[in-house]
Amino acid sequence: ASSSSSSSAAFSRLSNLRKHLHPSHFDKGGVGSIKISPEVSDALSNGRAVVALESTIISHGMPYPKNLETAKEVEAVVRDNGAVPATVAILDGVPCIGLSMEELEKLANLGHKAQKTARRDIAHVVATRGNGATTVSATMFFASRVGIPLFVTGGIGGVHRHGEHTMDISSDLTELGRTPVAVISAGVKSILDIPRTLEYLETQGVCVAAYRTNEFPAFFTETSGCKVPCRVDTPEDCAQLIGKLQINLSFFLVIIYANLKLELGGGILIAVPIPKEHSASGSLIESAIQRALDEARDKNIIGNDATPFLLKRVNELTGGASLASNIALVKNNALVGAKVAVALAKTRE
Ligand code: PSU
Ligand code: MN
Repeated sequence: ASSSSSSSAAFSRLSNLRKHLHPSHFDKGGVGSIKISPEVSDALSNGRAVVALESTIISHGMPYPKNLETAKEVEAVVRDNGAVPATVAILDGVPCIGLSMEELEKLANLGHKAQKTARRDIAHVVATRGNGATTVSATMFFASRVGIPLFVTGGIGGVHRHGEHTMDISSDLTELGRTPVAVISAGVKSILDIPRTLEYLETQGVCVAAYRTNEFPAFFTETSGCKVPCRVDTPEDCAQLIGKLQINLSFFLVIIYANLKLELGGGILIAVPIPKEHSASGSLIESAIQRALDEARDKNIIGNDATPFLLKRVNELTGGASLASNIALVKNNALVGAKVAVALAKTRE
């Protein structure tokens, strides 16, 4: 009873607020409505596997036209493995879950003209009818909002180097602490402070699990020198626990299940190391990262411009080598993610 009375109080406050606003703002499809594509909507209502995908990686993470090509290929990998891709973006102020080809193309063409949209930016982009490319934090928010438990990306944001002074800590980490979505990534790039990123994830109470490795992966390379808190080793007994599910993914499912069942409330970070054959030369990339970091410091590039600048410069400085690795690992994550999503959907059958 107390929850219904508090929600009716909230509702009446909202109604009062609405009286002061122009009614057209609250027309169906107006400010604050979310558009779900027919394919995603159908999958969600039939309990089929859905994988959420972010869009900052398209607009700010890769150059045109590789960004568009990759976005299409990643969606194809998800589909080929039995799940429905739901790329998330805000178009003309409307949060969209699942994009058409034309919408993907629009976003890829906009590139940096799209607004990089983290959680804090969502209301502003919606209110100004802007075009927003969602980061990990905003994509997690929307995935959870419409009931998608799994999200695939390349790399997440983290604690920036010297973050102990700048306090530049990606809202991806706090989102993982508050939103129950499992995020599959290849770890974090060494443009960031990886040990502090793991410390902060611990502070946020986020379960960090890595796939078949003792070390948290560093995006372009399999190793970071940091031990992963939870190694996932595909134990057969876990497969038995949940019957018909694929053995090598079963432990993830048990973790995701335990997290949801206990209502821990936060997310899970599943780190899948880049496949060996695609892992770029560590020292080549490391020197490009060092140079990009120096340039960012000299140009005083800070705040939410830092990550896109560093990604762009590392891509340029490695002459496309880092981009090729980046594309390969995102597709590998999509493969793992689609399989986990399909297995998750089976638990609901
Ligand atoms: N790391 C990458 N590629 C990316 C990003 C991070 O290797 O595209 C993007 C993601 O959208 C991530 C965001 O959520 O950058 C983090 O930005 P910031 O550090 O400003 O929180
Ligand atoms: Mn930041």
